[in-house]
Amino acid sequence: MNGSHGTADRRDFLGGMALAAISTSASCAADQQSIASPTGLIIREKEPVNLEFPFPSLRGPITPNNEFFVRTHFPMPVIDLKTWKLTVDGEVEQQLTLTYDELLKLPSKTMPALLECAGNGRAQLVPKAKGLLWDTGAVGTAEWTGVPLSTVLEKAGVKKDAIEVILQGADTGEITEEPKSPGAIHFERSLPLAKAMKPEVFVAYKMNGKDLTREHGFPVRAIVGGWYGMASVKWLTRITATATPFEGFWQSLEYAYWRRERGRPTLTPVTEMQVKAQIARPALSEAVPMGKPYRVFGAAWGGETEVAKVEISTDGRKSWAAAKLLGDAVPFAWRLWEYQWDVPKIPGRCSLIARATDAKGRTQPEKHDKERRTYMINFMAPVDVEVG
Ligand SMILES: Nc1nc2c(c(=O)[nH]1)N[C@H]1C(S)=C(S)[C@@H](COP(=O)(O)O)O[C@H]1N2
Ligand SMILES: [Mo]
Repeated sequence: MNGSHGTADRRDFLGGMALAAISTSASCAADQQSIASPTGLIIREKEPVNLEFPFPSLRGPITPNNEFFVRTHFPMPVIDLKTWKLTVDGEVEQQLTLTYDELLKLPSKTMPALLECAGNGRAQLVPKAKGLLWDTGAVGTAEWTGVPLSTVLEKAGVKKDAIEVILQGADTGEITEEPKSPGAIHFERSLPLAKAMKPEVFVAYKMNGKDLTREHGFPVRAIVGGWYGMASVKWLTRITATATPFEGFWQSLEYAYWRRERGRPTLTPVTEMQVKAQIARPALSEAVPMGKPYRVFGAAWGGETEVAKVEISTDGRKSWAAAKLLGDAVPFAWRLWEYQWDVPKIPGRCSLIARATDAKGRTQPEKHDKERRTYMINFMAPVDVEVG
């Protein structure tokens, strides 16, 4: 599928989803529910399921569960809560296995966190990129509830020589196109131990107050605040502390970029999110009435650093004006913003650009750096509209 969201496709898909929902609705609350009605989502791929949030429909700081984008690489695993276990092993004093009930008894916390796929914005790359062509909606913010990963690691007792923690999902498959995977593999990623121990990293079982849906990793997923989405491993089953750097497929070949060390490019795992602002409204090619004020509206986010300012240009980057940041800054979530645009009295095409700067003074580049391959796309992308 190449990203159409024609009605026929959507109807088909909804039919399938409705059936799935009915067949599981008779079970207990903590059973695999599919997204109740994914009406608002654009189908990027049906199998494995990849759904995009139509970013122009952004409303508030929290993305409802049925509007949250879905990114999967393999068929969704079918997990039975009765047999599901979370194993903690490797460089630990004592190997642990936690059942779902045992995990839920550990002290929990709830916090909002934004997830953005590292390939969000890929459709805007020229020349046309390979891979799923996400427009601007592979991003969302939800309120997650779970147990800090540090609590689980401390329970097992991480040994002194451990340097990384590998998070493994239950999903498996084989990638047969280049870069090929070495046979069937799991989806798995590692975190440096220092990041794994941070309070924004946890083992989550609720999303906006509800049990995770199948698409979002039921029964349990990782949430890694500040990092691109690929770090937040879904269908989590194993946590392994390791004394050697992990070189799994999903960080050495995919979700890796060229970083130069003394001039020599080295494939390096994608980690922290780049600072970025996105315009939700007006939408691309929207007809904007001339000579009237228009409320430009959008969201901005950084990785581990908060957004300090958002600026708007309506004249192709010649001049910039400050947008108003709305609400309070929430670490690891996005910040909504607005800008009152005095739309020109002359009809024609206008190019709107938003630019965010974080508290460390980092801002967005003018062009996509090819050494980032098709990841970490935060160049200043214009939104062209028709004033008339
Ligand atoms: N087990 C597993 N975890 C995964 C993935 C996956 O394919 N399998 N995709 C990752 C990627 S690339 C992203 S962007 C996020 C998306 O999370 P979401 O589908 O809940 O939005 O999940 C991550 N966790
Ligand atoms: Mo992703």
